[in-house]
Amino acid sequence: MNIIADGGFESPPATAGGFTSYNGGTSLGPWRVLNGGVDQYGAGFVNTVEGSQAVELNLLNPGGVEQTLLTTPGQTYTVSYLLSGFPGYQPGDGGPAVKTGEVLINGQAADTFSFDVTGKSMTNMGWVRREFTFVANSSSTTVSFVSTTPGNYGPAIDDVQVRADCSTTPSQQPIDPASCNALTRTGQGLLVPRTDYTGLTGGRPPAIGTERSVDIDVRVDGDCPRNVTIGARLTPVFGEAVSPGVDVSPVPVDQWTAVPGAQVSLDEPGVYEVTAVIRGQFNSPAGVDTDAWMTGRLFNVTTGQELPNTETLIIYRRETQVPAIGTTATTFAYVTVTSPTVIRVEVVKRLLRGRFLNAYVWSDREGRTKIGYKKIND
Ligand SMILES: [Ca+2]
Ligand SMILES: [Ca+2]
Repeated sequence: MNIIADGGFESPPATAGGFTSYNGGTSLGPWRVLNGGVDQYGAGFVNTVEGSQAVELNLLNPGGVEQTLLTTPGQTYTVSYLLSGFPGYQPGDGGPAVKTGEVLINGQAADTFSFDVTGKSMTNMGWVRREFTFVANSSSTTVSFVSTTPGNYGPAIDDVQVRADCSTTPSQQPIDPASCNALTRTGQGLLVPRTDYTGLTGGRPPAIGTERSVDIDVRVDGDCPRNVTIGARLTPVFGEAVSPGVDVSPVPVDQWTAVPGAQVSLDEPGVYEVTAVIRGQFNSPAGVDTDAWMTGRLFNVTTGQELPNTETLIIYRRETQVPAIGTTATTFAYVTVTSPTVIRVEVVKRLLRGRFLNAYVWSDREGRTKIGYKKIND
């Protein structure tokens, strides 16, 4: 933020096409006029590059302008201004070719300037920008532009700006040299800590979506200093599906059949743990020697293949006494998914001898048949 008031000398209006003179000890807008006084150029008198007015630091003798600013001790400020000089109405009648002067900070010379008007004219002033920095040592700083050129044709200035320099740390505040301090002073400036996110799909944060298995939480507290807290939260993708049960009596022996409702879709790439609980029951005629069983498995509907090693024996019966029996079995698998994949529960009836009266996959309050999944890795 520019803390100088009217650094362009645009107010009050000076005589258009000419100039208005101010003696030392008077005020020119927010500026105090020093020493021999100044001439404020009006619109159209000389060519300007900021607004239409500027100031020459000589009225008839060397003068100047100054302004007092509120400053922060230890803070570095940059002073920037446009410099030219009155070249004369005709070539060669402008007094000394080299116009000189100084910028004072609280009375101490902080910048010495000179401008050669040779080849310049009132319509070609050749404004150049100059800059210097200073470190404030009190809460009040006076910035003075004074001419050191004799006579009535002196240096001219315009567009004065004073800004706190946020790109550098105030030099009176040393950097903590502790090794844990990642802020480092380098030849190019301060090296500031930076965090790069890698290994994430979907671009850099905040593109991380809710479908990810790990959420990155970022909390920002304060503005200066700004504290950024980053944490990770494990939120696995998960789900389940419960079957209402099914009568598999009509299904031929040795034919696998899907259990309705016991099916899930693994939509996001990654590794999943898939678990199924299958409750079965079948009845055989009393007194008939029966050797029969029911087996379940997990089946990949998308690829049309059984998930290897997921067969689980639900019921095995080899006797004549018990007419009906029901038990529950579980199975699980780790499934690597690269594109959306549907997994379901299937069962099969086997029969060596005897016969089934009927057979069911059950799901009631005494035991559900269901399938669940939980993502465990990307
Ligand atoms: Ca101006
Ligand atoms: Ca003058």
